[in-house]
Amino acid sequence: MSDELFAGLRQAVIDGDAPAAAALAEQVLADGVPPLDAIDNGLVPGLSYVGEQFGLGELFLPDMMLAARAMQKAMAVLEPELAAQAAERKVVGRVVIGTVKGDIHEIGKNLVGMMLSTSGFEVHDLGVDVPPDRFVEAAKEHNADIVGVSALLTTTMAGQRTVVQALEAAGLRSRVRVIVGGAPASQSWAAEIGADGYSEDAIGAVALARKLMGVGLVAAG
Ligand code: B12
Repeated sequence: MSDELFAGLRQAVIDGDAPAAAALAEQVLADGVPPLDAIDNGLVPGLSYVGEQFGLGELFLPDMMLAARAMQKAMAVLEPELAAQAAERKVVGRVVIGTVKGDIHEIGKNLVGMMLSTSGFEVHDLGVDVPPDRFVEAAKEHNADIVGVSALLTTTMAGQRTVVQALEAAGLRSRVRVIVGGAPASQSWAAEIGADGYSEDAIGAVALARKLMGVGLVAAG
């Protein structure tokens, strides 16, 4: 039953039990369960719970670190299957993505990058703690259509505005679209900083990127 698997994955993340998370992810593949369902219904809810409990002071930084590691181990098992679905798609557009300077949260950004890639985008992931100039250089280097900027902290979200400004200063803004995401971001924040769009999750990010490229919602075959 997928529901049991999802509950197990959620609990493995909450417990910070990386071996259990990886083993359950293997089970997901063996049972033919879509990896994205396992991520959305098992792994992400587990991590969200840990985040909430951390916010309430019930869990601590080491718990959050262990939970993140368990999630990443499971993702590493699921990723090749997600990537396989992307094989032989024609390129819809080129995306440069990264997490802003001062911020090391990467799980959501990685998921967005992975989903864009499985949906036919050529994705260049700059990693975490990325200075604005690096976004600009990479946008030039890869002739990016879209720059995706992730921020998970209220203290680092201003970095998304800095990236928009840096692209403007470099004269790239007219041909590069900017999309933003991460827990503190919102549609109104995107509008305020002059970004071209916001999405609250990876599926929405794909729809947004496709819309900005002027292609329909159904993935090109
Ligand atoms: C895991 C985690 C960590 C891990 C990160 C590990 C890693 N390798 O990524 C570790 C333990 C390192 C960590 C550290 C810290 N964290 Co932390 N962390 C989290 C946690 C629990 C989960 C984040 C996550 O991965 N979620 C799962 C993914 C799938 O979701 P997501 O990131 O939101 O991404 C989705 C969307 O946002 C969107 N998206 C994301 N990026 C983008 C980009 C684009 C372009 C688009 C379109 C969409 C998009 O799509 C994604 C997929 O659906 C959150 C809690 C939470 N609810 O967010 C706290 C949280 C973000 N952390 C928090 C804090 C305070 C910290 C620390 C400051 C703690 C400390 N005292 O040191 C440090 C900061 C370190 C730093 N300088 O960055 C706070 C932030 C509070 C605030 N308002 O600023 C939170 C909210 C916890 C809390 N409730 O207090 N953290």
